[in-house]
Amino acid sequence: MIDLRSDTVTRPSPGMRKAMAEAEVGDDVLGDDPTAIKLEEKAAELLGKEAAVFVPSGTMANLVAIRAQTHHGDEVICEETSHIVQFEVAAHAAVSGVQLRMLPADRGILAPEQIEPAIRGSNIHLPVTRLVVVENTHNRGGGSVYPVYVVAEIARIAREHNVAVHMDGARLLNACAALDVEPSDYTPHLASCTLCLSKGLGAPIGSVVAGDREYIETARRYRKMFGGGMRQVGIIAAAGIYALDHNVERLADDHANAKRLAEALAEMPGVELDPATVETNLVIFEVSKPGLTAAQFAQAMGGLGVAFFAIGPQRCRMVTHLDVSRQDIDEAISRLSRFLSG
Ligand code: TLP
Repeated sequence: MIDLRSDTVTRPSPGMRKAMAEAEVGDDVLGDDPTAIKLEEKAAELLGKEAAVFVPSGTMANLVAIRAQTHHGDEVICEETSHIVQFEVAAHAAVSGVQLRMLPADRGILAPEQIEPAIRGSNIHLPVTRLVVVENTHNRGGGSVYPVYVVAEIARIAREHNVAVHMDGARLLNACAALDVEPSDYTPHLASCTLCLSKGLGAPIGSVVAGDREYIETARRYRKMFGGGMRQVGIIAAAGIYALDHNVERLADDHANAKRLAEALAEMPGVELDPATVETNLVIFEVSKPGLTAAQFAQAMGGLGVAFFAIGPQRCRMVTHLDVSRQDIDEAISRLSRFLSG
């Protein structure tokens, strides 16, 4: 099976498992797990922030990050197809009590001009606008990338109104690889930033939230409140350290594989896709073969050993990652082509 459902499906490599087995551990809730501390310091440095906190998932990362800088009844500006809106079980409404102000945007990337009109005034009837959330890369936008200057400009406008910016950076390092920039080119503009270790970086579990020291202490309390305080967590933090040491440079291979896949798909009958829209490791396209829905296509291809998700009536998503090689991509291309030409 060539598994293109998500970059979350990767299995820890032998080297990563060895690092996990040999990890020095302590009790992280008591603050003395040396491997967790090392990962948090490493992540803070990578993200150009004072501190970071390790959490079990990208969903908890966003939850802790947003809860730690909002009050119930605040408003949070975001893009309407963003992960926090679509795939986090309404956590931000249910747990943080915030109202999401959802803006439409081309391929998920908010434009600076959209921000000021969306920020509320001081009228007694209105919620307080507290935060803008940008998702980089943007999942439903097809792995689209925020240019650094766009984030800087969004943050400048937001700051003028006392509004902070949070980045859902689940795939931030994919964005950095695509643009050849550093996370620290983005992060001076951000109050908080997440990064997932269990997506393209290949760790089995874990994400981080980074910000200034005081904010991260607040985030740490919320992590505990949400049941995310873990004990001998060094075993999984070691996988995160291994991922950052070994699996960042190679993200460019995933992007090249996604591009190769996109260019081949674009040539196939019954597929609508502009390969120029594929900037990172996500390939989103429409199926236009008469009588074939995305769900039917995904199911049929699953039977032929190529797994991916239907994400709309005619829309499919394929994701490249470190457990699919260039040969796997070529094999997937030939199976897809055989099916669609048949
Ligand atoms: N995305 C997953 C699914 O939940 C859709 C995927 O397969 O792409 N932010 C972004 C931008 C994400 O894409 C995801 C996961 C998360 C946050 C949440 O991370 P987890 O799954 O670790 O809670």
